Amino acid sequence: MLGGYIMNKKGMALWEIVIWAIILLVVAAVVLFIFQKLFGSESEVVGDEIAALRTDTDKDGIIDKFDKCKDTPRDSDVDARGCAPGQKPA
Ligand SMILES: [Ca+2]
Repeated sequence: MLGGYIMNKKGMALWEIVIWAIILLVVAAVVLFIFQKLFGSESEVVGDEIAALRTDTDKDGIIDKFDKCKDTPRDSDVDARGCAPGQKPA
């Protein structure tokens, strides 16, 4: 009577397999979304911190986080604060 359906060996119709596959994909997407909401923001914060630790805007070798003189002229000798001679720490 259901002559139009293609059945596999376990007797599931093709449309049932497709529906279950869609349900599984939706559940997987929801689980991934929840995990990203729970843990994604933390990894973004850590990523931002790592990026901040690498940033040296004036290229004087002192990262911005510790650089007290952020606009040191290029190729200047700098002290541990990132300031060239005569430059006032901000
Ligand atoms: Ca500097």
